[in-house]
Amino acid sequence: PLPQVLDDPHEVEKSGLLNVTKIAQGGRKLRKNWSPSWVVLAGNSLVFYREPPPAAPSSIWAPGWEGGNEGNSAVASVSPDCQGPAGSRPESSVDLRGAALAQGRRLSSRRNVLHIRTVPGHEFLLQSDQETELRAWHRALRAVIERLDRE
Ligand code: I3S
Repeated sequence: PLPQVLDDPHEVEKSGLLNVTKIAQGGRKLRKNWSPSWVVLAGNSLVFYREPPPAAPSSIWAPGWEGGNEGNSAVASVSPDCQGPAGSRPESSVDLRGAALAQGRRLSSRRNVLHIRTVPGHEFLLQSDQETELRAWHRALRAVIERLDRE
């Protein structure tokens, strides 16, 4: 059977394409390596996939993404309201319980950057060229982290 990553699609708070880099692992600083990632916020977790789900309407992807290994940077112009690819394996995921969320502008020259630090000391930067999109992620992540703080 295929691995069931998301049992309940209603738990998906937000998903979309963001530029992501991990900057620390267990408190140890890492060298940045920005890459586009399909990010799903669901339940207690932020889950990273290498590829967007096949169900995502292809028209939302910028030219160059589809079949895209040609070095075009992939930028979604719209965030589709769909979850991670059922059955596809996430590249990584983090538990947001107790996580700290902040603007990442001091940590990158890029615009619209969020910084997440988890309790075990894993740190990520999330970035979108679309300010409204990054703001929406900020709100969604803050809401989930605040909910987890109250639990
Ligand atoms: O914060 P840093 O270390 O200046 O980040 C930049 C570097 O990681 C750079 O790569 P190398 O110096 O490892 O070759 C990346 O290409 C940049 O994208 C990083 O900075 P930004 O400002 O894009 O996060």
